[in-house]
Amino acid sequence: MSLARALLQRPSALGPAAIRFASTARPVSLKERLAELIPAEIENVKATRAAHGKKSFGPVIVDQLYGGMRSLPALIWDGSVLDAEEGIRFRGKTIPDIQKALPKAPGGQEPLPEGLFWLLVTGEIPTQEQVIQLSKDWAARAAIPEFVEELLDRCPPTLHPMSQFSLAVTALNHDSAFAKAYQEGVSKKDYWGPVFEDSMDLIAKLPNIAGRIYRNVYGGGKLPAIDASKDYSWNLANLLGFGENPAFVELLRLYITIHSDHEGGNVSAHTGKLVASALSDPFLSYGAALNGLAGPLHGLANQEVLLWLRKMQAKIGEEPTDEAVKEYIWSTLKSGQVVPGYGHAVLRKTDPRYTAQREFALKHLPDDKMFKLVGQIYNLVPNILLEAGKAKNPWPNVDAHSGVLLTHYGLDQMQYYTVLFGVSRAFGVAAQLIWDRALGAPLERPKSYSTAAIQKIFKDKS
Ligand code: CMX
Repeated sequence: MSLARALLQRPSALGPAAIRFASTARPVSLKERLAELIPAEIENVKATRAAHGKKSFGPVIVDQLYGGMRSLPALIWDGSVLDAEEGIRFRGKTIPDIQKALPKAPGGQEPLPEGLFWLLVTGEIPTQEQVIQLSKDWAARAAIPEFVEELLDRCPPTLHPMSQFSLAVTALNHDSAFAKAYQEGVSKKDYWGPVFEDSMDLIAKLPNIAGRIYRNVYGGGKLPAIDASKDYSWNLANLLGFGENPAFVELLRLYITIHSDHEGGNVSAHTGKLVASALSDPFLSYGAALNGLAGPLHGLANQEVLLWLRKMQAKIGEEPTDEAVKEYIWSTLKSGQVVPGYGHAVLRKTDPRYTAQREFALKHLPDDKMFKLVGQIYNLVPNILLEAGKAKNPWPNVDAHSGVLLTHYGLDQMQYYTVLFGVSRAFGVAAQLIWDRALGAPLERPKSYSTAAIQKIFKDKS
């Protein structure tokens, strides 16, 4: 049984943390709660393996080896599970569920990503006080070393923001608590403690890195200081120069929440887990994950969508007819390119992350011209992809929408968009890395085959 399911089956998932808060002055911290949960989960995994460890998931076919391992059951990932028809559930909860259940900022309507991280790590909905405590903890950890600031300041503005992001995150390994503890001979059963500290530091430092890259590349003056009385998303927005825009701050809260985790098999999540399985610390692991996120078939697609939309507008106007848009979509396909923001390796329906962003747009920017164009494209692309006959999923994914929202508020530097995705995805990857070390996950080492070996194996059997 997964941790999520075990927790969902408890009479009161909120019990211990909430009760402790009622009886003491300070809420139970995330690390304290985690320490309480780990022993039971170790037993839970042991029991699961004892009961089911030798059971088969069914055959593996050769096409899966050549076909990017689609659908191959290969990983344990507890934070979220992706259903092809329904979309993502974070610890059993859909996006509308978490929009309702997670704590909000005063006057805000969108969930605070702090709450989502708590949920990903523990399977529980935190109290408002626990979320505030997390905001404060991250604010206290937010400063980045001077040499990392200098490293970023020396990058040419022509270096893609994702490359800058990845190198800065990798360099944080200089102060890794886990790397230090490992050198000092920490016992395997205690790995999770320093990995937790590194993961918290990683998440906490991302706004300062992202903000510095943004200001270095696009101008905008000196970075403001982190305000410990504000939440994570407000601080990130402020570092980007949008702290005074409450709607943008709300957008970031939603954005970071919904981009955080998409089960374990996607390129960024899996890369993070794989690299960490060699006991590389969370900074090295997440730096690697970011390099995967920077690919156009994955996280860079949000940049590609905007580029594509802009090119379309330049060619056929800001408010084109359906006929002109159809022709443009076909010309993209006929020139051998993908329609960015559409299709998915797992999903077979409209991505609920797309829907959540569309609902935000309907509430905050219903008359935005580019939003209307995105809606128009949504009515046209799926039929064209179906007619073209290749894509297994003709529906939009998360990246089809995000850039339009950011552009509306003035963040129109599309090469920067994947950095925001990268800030968010750290939440999901970090949560899993903590659990991987708590549960003693081993080095990943799947088996590879050569084409000659495949031919030899099946020659005798055909
Ligand atoms: N436009 C054109 N062709 C597409 C397509 C799209 N949006 N989506 C899939 N196809 C094509 C594939 O390129 C593939 O063609 P070949 O047989 O010539 O190789 C064929 O349809 C079958 O692909 P699939 O099984 O449906 O999709 P995959 O699992 O191989 O790939 C994905 C998934 C996301 C890479 C693909 O749909 C795509 O390239 N989409 C556009 C890029 C994009 O939006 N990526 C972001 C995904 C979300 C994220 O990770 O952030």
